[in-house]
Amino acid sequence: MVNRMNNYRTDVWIDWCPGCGDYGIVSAMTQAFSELDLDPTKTVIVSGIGCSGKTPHFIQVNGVHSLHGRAIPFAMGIKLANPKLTVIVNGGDGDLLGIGAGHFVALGRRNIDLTVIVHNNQVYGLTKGQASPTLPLGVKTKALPKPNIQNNVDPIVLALSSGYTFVARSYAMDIRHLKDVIKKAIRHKGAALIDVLQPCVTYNDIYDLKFYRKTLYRLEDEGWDPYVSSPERDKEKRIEAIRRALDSESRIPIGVFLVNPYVESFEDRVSKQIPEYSKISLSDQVISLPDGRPIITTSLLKKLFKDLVVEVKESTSLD
Ligand SMILES: Cc1ncc(C[n+]2csc(CCOP(=O)(O)OP(=O)(O)O)c2C)c(N)n1
Ligand code: SF4
Ligand SMILES: [Mg+2]
Repeated sequence: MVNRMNNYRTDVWIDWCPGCGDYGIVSAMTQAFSELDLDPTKTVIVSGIGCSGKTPHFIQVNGVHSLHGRAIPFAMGIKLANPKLTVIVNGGDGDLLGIGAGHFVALGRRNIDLTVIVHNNQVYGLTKGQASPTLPLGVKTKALPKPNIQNNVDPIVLALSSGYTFVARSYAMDIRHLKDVIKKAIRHKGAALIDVLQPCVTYNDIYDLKFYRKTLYRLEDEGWDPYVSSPERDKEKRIEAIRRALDSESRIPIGVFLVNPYVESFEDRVSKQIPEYSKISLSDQVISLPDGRPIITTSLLKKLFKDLVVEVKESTSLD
């Protein structure tokens, strides 16, 4: 039984480096869960591989520490099988925007109701500081023998152009700001992306606390309204939000860039095409008898396959 009074923290020893921004992310998440009063038994955190991938071990809800780059498809499967769950993805910038970039784009196009938190530290922390896809061209962090030879990808711009319906950036060391953004993202029905600037104190000596102290500013302080006011205005708002994201090299905006509540979620689209889906979710379907034996018997399985083979033959027949 999960005890919510412990503020959702497990008693697992946290083995991130002292001062790592990942601590701020865990604190903001647990505070957000607490304020939203999330039921731990109906909440799932899915992570990939990296320092960031350890997140579900430290938070007392259901957790899946999945494969490198595959947290999003795991989470999609969980959410589609059981839409009643609150599902959150934690992944590194390498995990979600390198090896997992195809899944990152696919989630935006589908608009499945998930919250994706990118631990954006511009490096591969777990494997000792190689350049990640968010490290700009020409920057030399301390583990690189030479300046970065590749250009970078901007998670906000990629999410805006992939169709995410909630897009925000926050900072791991501003726990209150991050907690508020996480709450908004979880409440939003649709694909939500939070790009979290997360100092890696061990391998990233360029984008450190001093750098962020000088460069961060809040979108809301400059009067930015992230809400799409009608379905027709989505494109216009996205273009303006992309402009804001690319605004200046010397200043980095944090806050919510876009919220569009008008786009149908993937779950709703599936329900329209397959009406049974909205009546009973896959996870509620009965698959075993009270004594634990599967309801599918060998003879039933044979019949199902026979029917399927006949169906396939009929649909591919040239007659
Ligand atoms: C298929 C596969 N390729 C490569 C690796 C090695 N690997 C483990 S973590 C990682 C990158 C971690 O960087 P990031 O996703 O940014 O997470 P961080 O450690 O910075 O939080 C890599 C390349 C792996 N585990 N699996
Ligand atoms: S290597 Fe970097 S990201 Fe990983 S725990 Fe240490 S400070 Fe954090
Ligand atoms: Mg990283």
